[in-house]
Amino acid sequence: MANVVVIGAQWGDEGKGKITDLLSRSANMVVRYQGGVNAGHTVVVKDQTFKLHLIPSGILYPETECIIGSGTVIDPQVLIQELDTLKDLGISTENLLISEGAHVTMPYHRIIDGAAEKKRGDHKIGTTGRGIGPTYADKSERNGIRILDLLDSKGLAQQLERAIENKNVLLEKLYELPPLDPEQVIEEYRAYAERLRPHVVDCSLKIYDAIQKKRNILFEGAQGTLLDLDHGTYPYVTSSNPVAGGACVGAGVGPTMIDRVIGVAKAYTTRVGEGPFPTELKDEVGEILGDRGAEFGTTTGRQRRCGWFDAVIGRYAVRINGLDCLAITKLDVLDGLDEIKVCVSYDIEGEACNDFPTNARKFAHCRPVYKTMPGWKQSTEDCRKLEDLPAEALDYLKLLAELMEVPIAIVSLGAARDQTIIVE
Ligand code: 2SA
Ligand code: MG
Repeated sequence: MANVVVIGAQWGDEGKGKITDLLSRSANMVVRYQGGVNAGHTVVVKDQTFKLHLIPSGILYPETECIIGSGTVIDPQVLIQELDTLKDLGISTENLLISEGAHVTMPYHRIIDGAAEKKRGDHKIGTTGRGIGPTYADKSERNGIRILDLLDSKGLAQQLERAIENKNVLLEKLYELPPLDPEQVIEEYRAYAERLRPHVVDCSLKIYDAIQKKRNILFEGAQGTLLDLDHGTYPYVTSSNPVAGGACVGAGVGPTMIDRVIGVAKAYTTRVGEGPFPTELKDEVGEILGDRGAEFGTTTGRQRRCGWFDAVIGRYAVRINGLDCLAITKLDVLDGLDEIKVCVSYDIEGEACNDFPTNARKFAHCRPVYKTMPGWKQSTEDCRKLEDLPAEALDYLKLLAELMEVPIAIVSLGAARDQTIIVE
């Protein structure tokens, strides 16, 4: 397996959780490299369903080391809740390591996220409201509080007093909200620090050691390519780098250490939050996809917007991430449709466009040009080999691989671990 990066090739929620779970079986170490508690995946353990936001699902394998890297932002309250849930289920969290360099989400980040969205009015981004943007903004501003700062009790008090004094001006003057009490926040976060302390290490060193020992490492991206701060549909993006390159920066490893990059894409497209979405279906078919695919956000419960597969975006994801292959998920959701469309290119006010336009204004005017494929009228849920699939489903997959010029290595046909075809 070697060192593999798994990324979302669309707008997040591609089913990366299931694919990383599959690959985690052969991994010695799983690393989260960006994002925070805006991410979410559902995990089923001993018939109990629960949601993880920060801890890699690799934690379910007792031998696997799980790392929350420097490029992430950590809301300790949520992380501790996750630790408690796992503990209650009898799952050891001893193998969870947290990077000293990760930044900490503070109460003012969460409050400002919500207040800023309100102020944006019609131009809102549709954030998850988890304080992600404001935490990364403070990191870039060099006002951030890192995990290592959290562990220095005296220093933390000084840093927080200063930070809260400044944020209170914002809260009161700009957002007309009540100020925060620094003492209360300091006390709360000191308690979090003690809980997290045993897990905190220099993670990039741990990763480097593992690489030297030829261990298999899985770098797990959160969100997706089109939500990347630099390469996504800005400003309708998250504040981190979900693309494969983000793994190097966020985990602290050099590009020569990465052996393989796998992109995960749904057999159709979804997006949660605002921003242009050329293949969006606001009709009955969109509703069918949403219902069958249970398209609701894991973190916020928001309904996801649904549409046809967009191969222009797919090709862009192949290029930006240097994808070696694709995992196509939720193919079964398309079962029973009369016809299935795939966006092969765009039309921008009469002009043909084969490449994803990074200019957001241009992207908002893209009309999809579709190729229509016949649907298949049978269930694919129980297919375990490519040969088991109906001919139309095989043709559909072939078309996607052709349009994106990368092979499809995994096809997923449901949430269960065994509802998977591994393409030999
Ligand atoms: P933020 O909160 O600042 O990162 O929001 C900025 C944009 O990024 C989108 N975003 C996401 N899109 C899909 N899935 C995400 N994770 C959760 C999930 C989302 C949820 O697993 O379903 O539960 O709502 C995620 N996280 C961020 C967000 O919608 C904004 O468009
Ligand atoms: Mg998700």
